[in-house]
Amino acid sequence: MTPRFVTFEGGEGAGKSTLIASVSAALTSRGCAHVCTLEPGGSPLGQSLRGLLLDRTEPMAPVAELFLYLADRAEHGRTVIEPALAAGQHVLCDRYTESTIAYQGYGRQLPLPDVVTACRIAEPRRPDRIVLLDLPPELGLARAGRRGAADRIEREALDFHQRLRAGFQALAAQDPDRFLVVDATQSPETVFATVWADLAPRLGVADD
Ligand code: Z5A
Repeated sequence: MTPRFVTFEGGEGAGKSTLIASVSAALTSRGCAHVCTLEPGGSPLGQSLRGLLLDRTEPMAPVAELFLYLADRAEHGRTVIEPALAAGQHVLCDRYTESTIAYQGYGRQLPLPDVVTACRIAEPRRPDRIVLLDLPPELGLARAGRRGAADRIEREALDFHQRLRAGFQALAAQDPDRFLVVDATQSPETVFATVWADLAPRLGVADD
């Protein structure tokens, strides 16, 4: 079995955590070794960076924010993603480079070619598969809002969230072989069934 690196992307409340938990449970029940991780915050250094990025209330320079996400990714690659793949485990990662391009590039409107270049320096590798959960931002924000207090990014204006949805869609259109785009307005069960049918053969397990 070749270990695969799969990332899950989408706007706020798209259902990534819910979906990853279901994929992980399906892999575990088939005895398939894997690691679930996330950005920002998948490494010890990343935990500190996550606090800096999400818990503060005052604004941050967009370039400072960009480089904190990239620092998180570089360390996450070194300490979690690459060791897991080297040990023969699949890696399921909640957010990765495409979030940086969507949020800091399309959302914050930093120059896109520069953001992409910086991302290529920071990322340890490209994902084998990118699952994009696509839904209108109003719906995702309403789902996320039901969880309680909004963090710094969730409080951004709706046009920010609309730009980043368009950004994710543009990235998927540019790389259709790597992306699986899923309508995330569907039920969790339908979303899981669609994604599992795609991932199971790629991860070397039976789709049953
Ligand atoms: N960020 C960035 O700007 N740049 C970067 O490079 C990176 C990240 C890597 C991380 O936040 C923040 O960092 C994020 C982008 C930014 N922006 N914000 N804020 P986070 O890690 O705290 O959270 P998140 O990644 O945004 O995920 P989330 O908002 O927690 O949502 P989710 O994981 O996609 O959804 P969920 O927790 O599975 O579901 C949300 C709710 O909806 C929950 O009550 C579920 O029960 C429900 N749900 C899930 N699926 C469904 C379906 N299908 N139907 C109905 N209800 C559902």
